[in-house]
Amino acid sequence: MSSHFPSISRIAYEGPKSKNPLAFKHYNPDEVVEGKTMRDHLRFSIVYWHTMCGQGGDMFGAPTAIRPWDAGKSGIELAKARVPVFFEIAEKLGMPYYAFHDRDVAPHGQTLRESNEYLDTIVALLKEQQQRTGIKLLWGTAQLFVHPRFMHGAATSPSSEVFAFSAAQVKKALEVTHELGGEGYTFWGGREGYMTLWNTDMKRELDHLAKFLHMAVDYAKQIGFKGQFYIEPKPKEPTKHQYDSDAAACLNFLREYDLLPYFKLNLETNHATLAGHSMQHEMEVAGAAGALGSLDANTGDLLLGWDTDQFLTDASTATQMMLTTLKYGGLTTGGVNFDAKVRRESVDPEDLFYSHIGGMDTFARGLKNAAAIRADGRLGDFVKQRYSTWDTGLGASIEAGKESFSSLEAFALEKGEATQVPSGRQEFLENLVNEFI
Ligand SMILES: [Mn+2]
Repeated sequence: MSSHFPSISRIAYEGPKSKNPLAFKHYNPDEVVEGKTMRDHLRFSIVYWHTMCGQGGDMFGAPTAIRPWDAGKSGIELAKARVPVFFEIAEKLGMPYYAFHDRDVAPHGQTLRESNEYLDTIVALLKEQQQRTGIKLLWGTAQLFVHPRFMHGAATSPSSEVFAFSAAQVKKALEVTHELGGEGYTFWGGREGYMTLWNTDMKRELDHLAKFLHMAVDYAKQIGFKGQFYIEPKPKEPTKHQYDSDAAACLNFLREYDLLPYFKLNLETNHATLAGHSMQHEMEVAGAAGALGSLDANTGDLLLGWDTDQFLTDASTATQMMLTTLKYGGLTTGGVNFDAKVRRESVDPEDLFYSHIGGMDTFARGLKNAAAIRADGRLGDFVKQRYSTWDTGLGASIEAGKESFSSLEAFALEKGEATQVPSGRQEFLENLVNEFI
């Protein structure tokens, strides 16, 4: 194993009373919750792009955190140097999974052929590290937004040649994801949207996006890749309007173009915020459609209007997320993927540990809280009771499709007035939930 962190050993569970900043207080991987270990419920995943490629640069300032393993290196040599460090961090954190973009693990070449060669070089190293550590690939993806050719979009570019280059890149990314045993493949439409409708044929762009995704589904079948496909909603940034703007928009698009059987959603907390939704809302929308796939676990800053990708440390949000996850049967192919980066001011390599430990502990607390709320039963019973007029008599008959406007009019005329609907008890329920946070 590489040893860039000689003073940090494997992070252990020490329990809630521990004052050790390099220990888990809540994440106890072998602890069983609702019949399954925390490890198997949470399926934690560490991302390559923020962890290895984030250097703290922003629109206003230069990088603040040039890592010691990066110093003096560039191109493929830099890419090679990062692989063992990434796996040292992942292994010490006890991460069962990781995720990457093609152009984050390996650099852009001068040509597509050279880019593919760079990627093959790094994939061989990733494979060795996966075999050494047992860490698995949660999902792979292609980065179709940094290179200038993607300025107008990739699959939705007005240029058919850019569409072709995008297809070639996704083809290769699918191949390497398959080679690495990836359990999924994610599409985040980095620049799939528009800056102005004056230059945009929206219908044609959406048709092209659907055609692109169908080609991906067909190619996966051709090479025998059985992983789950995901679409990741985000409403804006970098474009004014991203076509995959929220869970509902994604589901509508997938249904319209007969793609729903092949895709689930990879939902991100910060993207939900940008869409004006809570993460719980986005997860309920996806769960109700049978499309709750994977979670990009982060948070925004509610006082900032952009995608800050911070580590989630709010146990209340994590509890909501885990309640909805358990409600829909848990994560199967997906995971709790830390699409999150340390702040620009957190310049020490050790901050990569504190951040992930905090995120993992927060989701572990969320999971335990959610299981306790479910075991307590009062919240679930309240919601069930609230809909009890649908369980028998008139309601059951409507749900069974036995009633019509005419029969319901006859009921209402006879009844005179509907029975008083009971209190929604919002504050009572908020207090109840707070008992567990
Ligand atoms: Mn984000």
